[in-house]
Amino acid sequence: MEVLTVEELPKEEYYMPGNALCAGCGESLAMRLALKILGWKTIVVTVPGCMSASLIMGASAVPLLVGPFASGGALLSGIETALEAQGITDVNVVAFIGDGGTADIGFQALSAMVERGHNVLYICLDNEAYMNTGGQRSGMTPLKASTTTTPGMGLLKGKLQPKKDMPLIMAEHGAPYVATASIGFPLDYMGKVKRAMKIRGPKYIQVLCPCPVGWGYHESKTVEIARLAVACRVWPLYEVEGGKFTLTYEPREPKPLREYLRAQRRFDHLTEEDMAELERLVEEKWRRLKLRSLTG
Ligand SMILES: Cc1ncc(C[n+]2csc(CCOP(=O)(O)OP(=O)(O)O)c2C)c(N)n1
Repeated sequence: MEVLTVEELPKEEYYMPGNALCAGCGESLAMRLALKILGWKTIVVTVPGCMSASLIMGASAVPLLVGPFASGGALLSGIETALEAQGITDVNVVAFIGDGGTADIGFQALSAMVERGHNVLYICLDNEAYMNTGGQRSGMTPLKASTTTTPGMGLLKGKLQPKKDMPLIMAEHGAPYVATASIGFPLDYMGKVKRAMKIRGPKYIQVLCPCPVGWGYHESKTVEIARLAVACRVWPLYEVEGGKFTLTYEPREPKPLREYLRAQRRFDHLTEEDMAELERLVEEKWRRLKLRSLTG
């Protein structure tokens, strides 16, 4: 685990202000913080999504490649292989891709890239839906959340399936470094980016990026919501390095999940029973992760 302090943080910025993303966008903060650590010797890869919309309009101060939606892992693989063929070893090759582009349409390319063992970093900007095209559900939308394709009203009452557990799926691929992060815990997140860049092979970090438009809360509350997700343990922070699982933050007094759910319009339709079920699932998963952290 890499411990960072505020004093050590670089002053330089490589993600430019005044871009096309919404006020309070969690993804833009995730991008900005990671690029501070990665520095100028970085090639950024992305695919269609909110992030590509801002990057195409000039938000990136480092070289950028935007490719087809399903191709993130393949783009990373190609760039890394081309650099290696030229003997260039000091350039970071890093993807910033949404949860839809990661867990659904880009899954095959990502899985194959990890299996081949490319020396790259893949950062999944997880806002839990296809936000750039109007907030449709993705494989990483949580159970019962309302989206434009899983409305909270009518018969459906939100998403019927649970969130796909991409970080653990990546860990089971044998990636040498996998971590979860939240923009509400910037030093933990940036420390994980720093740690990842010291490790050879495919690295995967999934950072929770609340979205005021899709989740339904005021744009000033993005960081607060990102902190609450960790505080109530619905989004545990951990890393898996060389197969060893470590919880990087354990809330001393966890907040009630209801505080998190009630703060967002996408959970407005939940009944007492729904909330109790989600609480039970969060509790169960935490117990499993805690056990894993004790047994390595
Ligand atoms: C093959 C293909 N299908 C659909 C689209 C339309 N499309 C562009 S961005 C996007 C949503 C991206 O969602 P996600 O990956 O979760 O990123 P976010 O916008 O939430 O950051 C979609 C469906 C596309 N560009 N290409």
